[in-house]
Amino acid sequence: MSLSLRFILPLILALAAIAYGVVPLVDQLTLRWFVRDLDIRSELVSNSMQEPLQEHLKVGQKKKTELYFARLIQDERLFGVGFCPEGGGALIATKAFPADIRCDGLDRFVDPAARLLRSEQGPLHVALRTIEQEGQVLGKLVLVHDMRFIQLRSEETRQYVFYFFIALGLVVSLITVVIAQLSWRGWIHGMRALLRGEGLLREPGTAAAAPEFAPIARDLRVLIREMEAEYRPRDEGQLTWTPEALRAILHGELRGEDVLVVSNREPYIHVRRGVDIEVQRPASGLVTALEPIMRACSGTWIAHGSGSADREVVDGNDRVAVPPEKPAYHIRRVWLTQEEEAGYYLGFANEGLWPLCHIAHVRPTFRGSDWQQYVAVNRKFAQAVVAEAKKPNPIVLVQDYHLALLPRMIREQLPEAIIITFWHIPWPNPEVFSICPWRKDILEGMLGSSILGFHTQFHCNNFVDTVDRVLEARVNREDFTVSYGGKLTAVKRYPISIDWPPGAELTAQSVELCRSAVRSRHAMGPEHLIGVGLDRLDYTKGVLERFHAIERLFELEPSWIGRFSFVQLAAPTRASIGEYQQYEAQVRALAARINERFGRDGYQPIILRIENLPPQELYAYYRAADLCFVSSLHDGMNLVAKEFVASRDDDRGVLILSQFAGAASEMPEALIVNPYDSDECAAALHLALSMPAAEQRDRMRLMRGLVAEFNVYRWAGRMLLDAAGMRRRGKVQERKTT
Ligand code: GDG
Repeated sequence: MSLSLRFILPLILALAAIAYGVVPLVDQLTLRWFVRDLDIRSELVSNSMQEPLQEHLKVGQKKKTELYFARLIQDERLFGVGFCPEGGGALIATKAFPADIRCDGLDRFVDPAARLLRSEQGPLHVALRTIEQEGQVLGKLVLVHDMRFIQLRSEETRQYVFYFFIALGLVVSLITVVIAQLSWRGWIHGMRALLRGEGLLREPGTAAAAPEFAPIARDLRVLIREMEAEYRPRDEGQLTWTPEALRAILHGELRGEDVLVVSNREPYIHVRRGVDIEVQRPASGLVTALEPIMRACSGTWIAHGSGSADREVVDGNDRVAVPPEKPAYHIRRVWLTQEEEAGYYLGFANEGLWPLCHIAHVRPTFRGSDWQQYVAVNRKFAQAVVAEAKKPNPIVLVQDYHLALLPRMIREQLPEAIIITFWHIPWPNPEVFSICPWRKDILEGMLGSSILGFHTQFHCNNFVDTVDRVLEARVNREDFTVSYGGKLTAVKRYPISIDWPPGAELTAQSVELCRSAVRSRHAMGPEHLIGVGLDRLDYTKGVLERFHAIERLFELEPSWIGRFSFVQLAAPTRASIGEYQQYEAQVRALAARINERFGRDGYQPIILRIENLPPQELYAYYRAADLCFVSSLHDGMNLVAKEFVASRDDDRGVLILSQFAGAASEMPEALIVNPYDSDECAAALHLALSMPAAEQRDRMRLMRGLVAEFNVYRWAGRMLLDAAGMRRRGKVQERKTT
């Protein structure tokens, strides 16, 4: 309401009150008082006239009576005096006695209400009094009082009342304006605060809404929740998640924000081969997942430059545009010394954290010197992030267990950054994690993140339990947040996935052609059945257990001997770590022993290819296979399972999947097995090899539906949408403090 309106309104109300209420009331009251006054006065005057009048009338001196009356009306209020003799005699009256008062019509003035007379001379008051002498009625005395003075007084009163109410109105207006101004300011302040989100967020450290705003705050919260609920299905469920959709989110929701990915492994490695430089794609689930995202959002990927020709292809800022054939984003390479790589990557990350988190019965090794390198290298990555950030508030996607300290280090230098850390491997229970001598530093480092993502809810639970056990942090299990050192971290589940539909080049060759190519390459007959396994050659992937299961199948169902071969593709990995060297040797030896035991002329039960293969070749194997066997002893997700499903556009093939892979919770249509139970695995192999085509199709369709719907763009999109949500909430908080 404007100030003038607030001021004028009480005045208008005061005037209305005067016009329609006070003035008529005052008029009525004063009239009533004056009439009563005149009645009393008339009584007094007539009483005092009794005797002189009797005298004048007795002697019949009309003239004397008139003179007497004339003397009386010198009183300014007495307008006229008259006498009507009893028995109809002529009126004896003063000169200006009103003509409409006649002796024959006096009865009408008996009624008190009729005593007021409106005559030409103005308002008059008529009072009658019977004059008697010794019980004999002489006539009627008529006293006429002038009431104009009453009118004058009433006007005066009205003026006073008017001025009084105007003054009152002005005072009330003034008070109203002052109070309104004060409370309006308070109200506006409260409402603005509410609209800025203060008191709406239930985060520790945020102010609650003032009590008078509590109902509005509650309604606003409900509204926001409803809007969010409407918004989510539109974006998540109804959206077809494609690179374009992801790009649209980046442009729409994040308005082209600065997106930085940080990981140890780089997506393209430049390797020197004589005079040529070759570009390699590493065998890594993380790279598989993030590469399409970076293509879609054209950010910068900060990673360890590990290739022999990496330094030769970068510019002055250690940057190189990739993919080489069609550049879409940049890699910013971080250079590590041999000591750093040995301590940080091979030592602390892969001999310490990797076995610690996988519980694959390989003892984790923690060395103080490795830890020093781990800290130093994380700091190096943090410096690269700060150098690459174009704004003080970039969105940084930190990847995996190599960079657990990075979130906090970034937060210290870029406090406004949105840091999303994704932990690609499992998180163990608190007892297991407590083995790590630097458990507190690791957790503190990770809690520098705004959002901390895991593949499964089970891993989220384990993490929150660990924090609860190790740190003095506030853990909220309702909305899965951890508040530590005044900083809030949301712990969320983001099941990773793959590109969908898979690149056309991966499925260009028909399933029949793929099958015949694989059969001819490995000298198999046309009816020969094929199983496939594809992994980095890591002890967590359960390759030995897989081979034991195949051996058990041949023991239990010898009819498969000679009719079924298992092709194990294994990309060498972390080859300089003793544990991995031993593992490779064990895998080779077991394959050889089983081949020895069940192989025949030209028939090899297990075909082992330990080499890094291009994706097209991997997909040719997936498409040729009758079954794919994923037997991880513990795995964050396992993308091989999803890739196999994605490759099968013919709806054929059976997936055997370890119950310890994160993927098992998403794909129950696979044959779920315990890799430690070789009998169960052998039974699953037998079931898969004899599964009717219709059942294969039904299972495969359901799994393909899942991967299509929850592809890698959705994984990244959900994280980026959450980042956008945080950014919006951050802006609300920012406004609150300004
Ligand atoms: C971690 C978690 C999680 C394999 N051999 C070659 C090759 N590969 C590709 C596969 C697949 C990827 O490597 C392996 O995927 P995994 O999911 O098994 O991943 P890990 O490397 O263990 O990674 C895991 C993953 O992160 C993602 O979050 O699922 O649980 O342990 O894409 O196709 N690729 C090429 N040549 C090979 O020889 N080019």
